[in-house]
Amino acid sequence: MEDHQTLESFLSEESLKRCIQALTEAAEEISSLLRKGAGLLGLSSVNTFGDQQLQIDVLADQVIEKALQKSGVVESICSEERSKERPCGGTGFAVAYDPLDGSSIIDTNFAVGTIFGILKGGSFIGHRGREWTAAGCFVYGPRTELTLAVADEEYAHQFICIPQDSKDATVLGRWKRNRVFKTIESGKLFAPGNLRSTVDNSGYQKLVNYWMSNKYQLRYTGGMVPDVNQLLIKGKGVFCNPASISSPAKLRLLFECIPLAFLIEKAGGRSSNGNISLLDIPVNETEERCQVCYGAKEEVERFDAMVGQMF
Ligand code: AHM
Ligand code: MG
Repeated sequence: MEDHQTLESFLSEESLKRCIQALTEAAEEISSLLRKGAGLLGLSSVNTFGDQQLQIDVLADQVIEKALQKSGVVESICSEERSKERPCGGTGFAVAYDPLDGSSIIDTNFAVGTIFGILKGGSFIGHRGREWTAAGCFVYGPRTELTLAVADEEYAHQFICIPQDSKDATVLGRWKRNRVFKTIESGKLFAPGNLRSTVDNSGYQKLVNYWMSNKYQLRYTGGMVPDVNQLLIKGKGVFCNPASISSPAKLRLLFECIPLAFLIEKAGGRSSNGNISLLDIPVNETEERCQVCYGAKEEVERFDAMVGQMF
């Protein structure tokens, strides 16, 4: 679908509009930083998960925080870089985000992204994804795009940023809808994360054997945003990132897994931690990690049956 509806007219509720506008402003700035080669500036410090942070991770985190502060509708924020919830100067929403997912593939010039989730109220703790107000991700590739799902709206919607229109348009007016995602079908496309866990996760090894013997096509970039984006755009297949004792779960429940599950389920797909939908897991701590599988119903059911939740 290419109706080119603007993000401005798509969003009706005023406070959500302000929150999303802040995120799009930040995304345009991050996209421009990336284009200037900011991701190649070298290493900075270590975040709360013990990951090495690039300067661009820290920068992106600050750009988003500043934009959300200015919006006045955000009560608390937390991010993959600074994971404790803290006040953000406004009232209305809690926002959780991964400012720059895929920072280990910036040097190779692959697509990277920003992931976010929005909930009415002051904290994510004790709440499940099913209660969220909205979630989405920005992809910084040859095009800058936003994929967004809102609790009160059907489906997931993708908007493309057309900066050359910026002179005439409002901030949200330069984001034009170019796709609506309604269904994810079973199809022979697989994106198998954390393959090293097959060494001591025999269920995952069997699933990989199943994919190979059924001649599935491999499409995996090592960036969760482009990999999940592929699932939405092709409308078929499966993405997963299982765990084992020697290769434990890497992806963060709040900052990565639930927001993308929110998108996938709105787009007609399924999500799972190997047992239940990722939207049914209450957040107990902002730092939690978990296994994930997204995709067509049949593919996610196969993951649950073969891999399950052993680790
Ligand atoms: P990051 O937030 O440090 O960028 O890590 C998350 C990324 C995901 O985008 C991707 O699916 C996963 O890590 C790949 O992990 P690995 O490179 O360890 O296989
Ligand atoms: Mg990440």
